[in-house]
Amino acid sequence: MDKETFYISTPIYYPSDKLHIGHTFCTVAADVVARYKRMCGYDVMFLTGTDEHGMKIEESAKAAGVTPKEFVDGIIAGENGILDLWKLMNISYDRFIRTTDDYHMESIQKIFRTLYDKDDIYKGVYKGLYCTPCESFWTESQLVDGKCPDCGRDVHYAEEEAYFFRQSKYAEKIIELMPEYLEPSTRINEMMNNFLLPGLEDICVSRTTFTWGIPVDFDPGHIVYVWVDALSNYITALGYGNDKYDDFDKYWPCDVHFVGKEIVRLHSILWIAMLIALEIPLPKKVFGHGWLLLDGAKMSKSKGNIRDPLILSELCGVDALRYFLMREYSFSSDGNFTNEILLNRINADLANDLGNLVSRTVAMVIRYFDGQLPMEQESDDIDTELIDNAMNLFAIYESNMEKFAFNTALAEVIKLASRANKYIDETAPWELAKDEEKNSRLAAVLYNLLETIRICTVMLMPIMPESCEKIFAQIGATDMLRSFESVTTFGMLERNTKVEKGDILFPRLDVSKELDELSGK
Ligand code: ME8
Repeated sequence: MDKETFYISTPIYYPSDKLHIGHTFCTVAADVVARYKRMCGYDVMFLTGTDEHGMKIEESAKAAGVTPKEFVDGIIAGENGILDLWKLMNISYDRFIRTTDDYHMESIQKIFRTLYDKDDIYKGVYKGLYCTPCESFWTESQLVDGKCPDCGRDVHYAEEEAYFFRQSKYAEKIIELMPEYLEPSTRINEMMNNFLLPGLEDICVSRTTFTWGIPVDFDPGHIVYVWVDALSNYITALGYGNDKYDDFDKYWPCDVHFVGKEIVRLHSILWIAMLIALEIPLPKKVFGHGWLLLDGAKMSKSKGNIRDPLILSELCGVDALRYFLMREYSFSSDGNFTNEILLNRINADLANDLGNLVSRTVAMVIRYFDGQLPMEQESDDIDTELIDNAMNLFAIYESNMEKFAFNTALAEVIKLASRANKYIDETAPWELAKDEEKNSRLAAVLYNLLETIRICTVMLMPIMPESCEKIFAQIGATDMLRSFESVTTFGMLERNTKVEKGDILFPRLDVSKELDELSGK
């Protein structure tokens, strides 16, 4: 039987400059879900990519003295570019789409024409306040002190021929369906109150004021609005409207689009209206996540307040950075980033709780049993609580992972590691080791610790794939013992497992020294 499919996407990123830790937050979350779902047995399609058209890219290229395509190629595929970043962060995407790819552009022209033929797109006149240097239309409410919000210069009334999409026609349907696909529910209220209930307007979907975009093939001079181009990536990447791929029927409808909260409107209204108009089933879920903030403001390049994932991963390691992003922040809400929070979290959870547990346990098996436990092991009532907690962990973890409550899922895993550290203090293996008659009891204690480590590690695999491999190697867990099926039973690890000493997994970070070195970066 074919495996059930699971399709997850991130937004496609603007290659306007280097990506920061805020972009990494969403992409790591999607990667964690993709890895988790693969472990659950799904045939996963994990899509990410880049959104390469638009006036800003055209301008940046001009300023850099290169063509727009050369400009985006450098940021995407150049040294330390977006592809390098996702490789560094171990992002296991299945497909990477660039909106400058020929097959995508061909599909967009077909989509635009189909909507035009169905009268969902019509030609009209765009009227508004125009800023000539910025070549942009603004509405009254967008102006700042009556001037252009981008450059602060005067605007004047202007009219321009343009194509419009009949978004308004689908307002009622969207109001009816939104509660089924949009999460978290607070985002539904925002969309209803701010956009849908006051009345949805048709939206201008072509531009003539710049040229870096996909031409409307039946009306040269017009290019397709960048959001129509960008949103459609989720279906063109599967082969909708092109022959490059052939898995639209297999993976669509998408199981979840992860998007930042400022682009929820475009994904939960414009995209949905386009799909209804094209008679394509709707995505099962659009999940609007929160932002990483720096000093209370959204981290963003234009404000100059960003943190570089490259620098942070050099400091603490890729897996620790991935863990931090998923553990520290609730995916649905905003959260403040500071270097101090990062360092303290890694020290507390990874160096102290998990890392310590692994190194102490492995060291004791080596010291007391030459690295291999004896088969004879004697249990005790005191073991019950640890064993029950370990066996019950997966159900709690799974229910949180399914809700994208990564932070809660991870808090529970680390809680078990911390419980195991307490079990070491309660059972005092160093005391048992003094008396040869207590050897079988000592072996049972160490076995329970190794098995608890294994269970925690299986659940950490989607988050820290490389470190988990190292832990498995240290505790002698074979491939079969690295699956979710193997964590609801306690006692799967061979009783006489052999351990191997490994490097320190998560070295303790010297907070004040690192803070000094990081200051200003
Ligand atoms: O919006 N914290 O691209 P983009 C969390 N091309 N997430 C953040 C963030 C932060 N500080 N800063 C940015 C676009 N992001 C479009 C998408 S999809 C069809 C087209 C997130 O590069 C942001 O919320 O500006 C968004 O979801 C994503 O990065 C891409 O942002």
